[in-house]
Amino acid sequence: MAQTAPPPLNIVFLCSDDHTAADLGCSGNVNIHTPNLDRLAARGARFPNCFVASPQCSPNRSAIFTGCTPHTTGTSRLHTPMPPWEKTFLDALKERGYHTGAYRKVHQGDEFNRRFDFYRADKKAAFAEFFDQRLADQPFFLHVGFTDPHRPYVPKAFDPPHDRSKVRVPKFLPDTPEIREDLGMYADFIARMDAECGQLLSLLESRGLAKNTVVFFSGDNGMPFPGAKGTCYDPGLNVPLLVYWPGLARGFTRHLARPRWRARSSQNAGAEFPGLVRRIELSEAGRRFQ
Ligand SMILES: [Ca+2]
Repeated sequence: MAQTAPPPLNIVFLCSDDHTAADLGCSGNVNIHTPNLDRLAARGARFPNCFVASPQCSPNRSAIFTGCTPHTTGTSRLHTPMPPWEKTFLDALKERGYHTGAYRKVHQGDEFNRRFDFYRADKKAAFAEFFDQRLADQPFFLHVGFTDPHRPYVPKAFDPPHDRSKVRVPKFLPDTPEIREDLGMYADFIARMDAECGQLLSLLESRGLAKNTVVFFSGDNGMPFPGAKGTCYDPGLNVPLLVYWPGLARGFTRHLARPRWRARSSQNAGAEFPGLVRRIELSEAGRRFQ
């Protein structure tokens, strides 16, 4: 008897803004409060060697969407919009019947925002709205572009604020009270974003979607400090990457290179999507997901 094909996996892509890989609790920076992302990593995998195509926002984001280097698509200058003729993984998803949505910062221009079936720029727009609008049986892709921990920083972004005496001061920065205050606010903004990630992940759970949804969390470039964002030193290029893939146990083999993502699992057999990441190979107990 023929087996019924499992439904396609839904995909959620969470993107932080100006965030170096080391600055998550699950990356070893235990003084940053990121319980929701730490939990995601514990249930999935953390890829410590995720390096972006550019240490700036819009060029790297264009690489995520197209699978091409920014120079290839003419988007290497900051704030350059995505050329209207460039195909992205959104096209591949739509061809497969996906409902596509985005919240907040996409940074590829207004025309590009209209390529999504659903787009909300307003930071106060509820995440539930996207799920309310989709057809119940339609697979979805949802992009959430947080603007944390991008500057400008303001005090009291997170309660309780991080203890400035305990923040991690990278070796390339001087350890002064002013730098510690600045790093403390960076950590506060990361914690605020983590709380919003928790809201979205709870929504997936409460609507029964988590069991069929792949969740990516990554960043667009490194921390906004001298020697990091805007430079090709590691703190400017090495961003977080966490992946939760339902059905795969924690601790599966990690192998990653950007910028082309090929999803070949039992639920996405043969599907190839340009962009997002170059290649993910996940293997578990002799099974191979590529
Ligand atoms: Ca950025």
